[in-house]
Order: sequence, then C-alpha cells, then structure tokens
Amino acid sequence: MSLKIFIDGKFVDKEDAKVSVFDHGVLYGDGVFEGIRSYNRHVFKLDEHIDRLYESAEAIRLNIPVSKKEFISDILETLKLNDLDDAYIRAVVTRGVGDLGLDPRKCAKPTIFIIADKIALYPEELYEDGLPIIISKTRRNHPTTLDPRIKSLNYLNNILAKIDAIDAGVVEALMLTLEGYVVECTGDNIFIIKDGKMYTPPSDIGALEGVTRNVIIELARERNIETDLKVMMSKELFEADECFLTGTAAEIIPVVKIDDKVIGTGKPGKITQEIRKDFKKLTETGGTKY
Ligand code: PXG
Repeated sequence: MSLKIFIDGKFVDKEDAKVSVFDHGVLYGDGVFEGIRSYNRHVFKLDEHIDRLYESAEAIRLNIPVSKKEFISDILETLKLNDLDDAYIRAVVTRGVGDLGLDPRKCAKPTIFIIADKIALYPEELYEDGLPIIISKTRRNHPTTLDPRIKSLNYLNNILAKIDAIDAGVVEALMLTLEGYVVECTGDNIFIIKDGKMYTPPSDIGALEGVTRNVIIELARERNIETDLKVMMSKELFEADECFLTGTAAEIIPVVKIDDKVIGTGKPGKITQEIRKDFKKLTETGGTKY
C-alpha cells in the first residue's frame, strides 16, 4: 500500500502528494514545520510540538487556518490511516501559492501537509560508543536576523553546518553564535555535565527551545540534577565530564569528541546513560494514543 499523505484537507498517495512551484514555501522557504515522533502508537509530546508550530507561525505572521485541535486530529488520522506503530511525523505549513515576489500577501491560503513515515534511526553503535563532532565554521543565524527559535523552512544555515560535518567525516556539527558562544548543533540541542551539574545554552542566544531539551531538564530535575542555562565558550565543553545532544530524531546521543578534544573519559558518561534510560521509559509510557 502506498503511503497516504495529508495535504490541504485530503489524503493522497505519496506519488500524488505535490505542492505548486508557486508555493512560497518552495520559492522562498516561507513557512514553518515540526518534526514529531510516535512510539508504540503514542505520539510523544504532541501538544508541545503543536504549540511550537503555532508559535513559529505567529512569529512569521502566518495564520494557520485550522485550530490546534483540528491539526492534532489530522496528525492522528494520518498515523492511523498508514497503520504506523512507530513513526516520524513531519507537519508543514507554508505561506501558500502566490505570484512571484516576496510579499506574503500574494498568498491567499496557507498550504498544510502532514507526512507520517517509518523512522530511519541512527545506528545503535553511535549511542553505545558516542559521537565525535566538529565545530562548524558556519555561525548560527543571529536572533535579530532570523530568530532560530522559529522553526522555519529556511534551514540553509543548518545545512551549511551539516556540510561542514560531512566534509570532516562526522555526522553532527556544533554551531557557535557570531560572538563565539556555544548554541546548538544542526538539528539537536547540546548539554554538558560538569561536577554533577547540567548545563545547556539559553535559547535567547539563538538555540531552538527543543521539546526534547525541556524533557531532559525535567528528567534531570527528578534525579536531583540541577540545570543551569549558561552562556558557554567551547573551552567549557572541552573541559566537561560528559556531553550529549538531544532532539526528536536523535533522542539523546552522547558526544565523546569535539574537534580533536576528547570529552571526559572518551566514553559515554554515566549520567548521560541514566537520563537516556529515563527518556526511553517516558517514550514507552506517555503520549497521545491513536
Ligand atoms: N535545534 C535545531 C536547529 C533543530 O532543528 C532541535 C534543536 C531539537 O529540537 P526538538 O524539539 O526536536 O527536541 C531541532 C529539531 C529533521 C528533524 O527531520 C529535525 C529536528 C527534529 C526532528 C526532525 O531533520 N530538529
């Protein structure tokens, strides 16, 4: 059976799921999206993702023409129709079809589509051995130019950093602010552990406020591990006891090397592994059922 894609209120076969070349999402990257996961027929943190989708849309003055409740029900319907137990969900809202020219008022109606597909997971050995990453030469967009807290269809900043990672033979790259502070990776937030305390950069310097990031802060609190939102230089990462990345796709993945600097013992850290276990438990037990 062909995958069914939700597009503008209808379900169509994957082969027929097309948007116009005049869609401003295609022409200008004018739109927003969310990447969401489901585990064992439960969507993980669905409300949080939907809230962020609507916040991203509001930040670019894009009025999503359906209610949050309807959007949620369309996502659940897409999952049911495709009979997916564990899925990767991509919800996209573009400015819509309009004439050439940047003016968003040219677009009468936003385009909405939802893809729910099987997930391609990172190989298990990356979780067991930990990742080497590099520091990208591509700096993160400054919040006053394009605020990285908006999850927009403009991912070129991140893609250029991803190319830096690929060129260096690794899978992720750490991005710094223009001032040289640590912000986040191309599709993941970054954390360190130092002397039993957890640190992650504050989102206002230009990191996406990750749904997974917030869950990790909460899980750490339950283990009596405090988190400081801290502006850090890369030197503080090199001197950390443990380091890990968080994101919907990667979940929690240990980092063992940054450029040529080995982090901690060079093996995934103890606290990282404990929080990974807590996270796994949470994904197995919680979420919106379908
Ligand atoms: N920073 C950036 C720049 C991201 O794009 C995260 C952090 C982590 O946020 P969440 O809310 O996922 O914990 C992201 C998330 C994809 C894909 O298909 C990308 C993300 C999430 C899911 C899928 O590349 N990015």
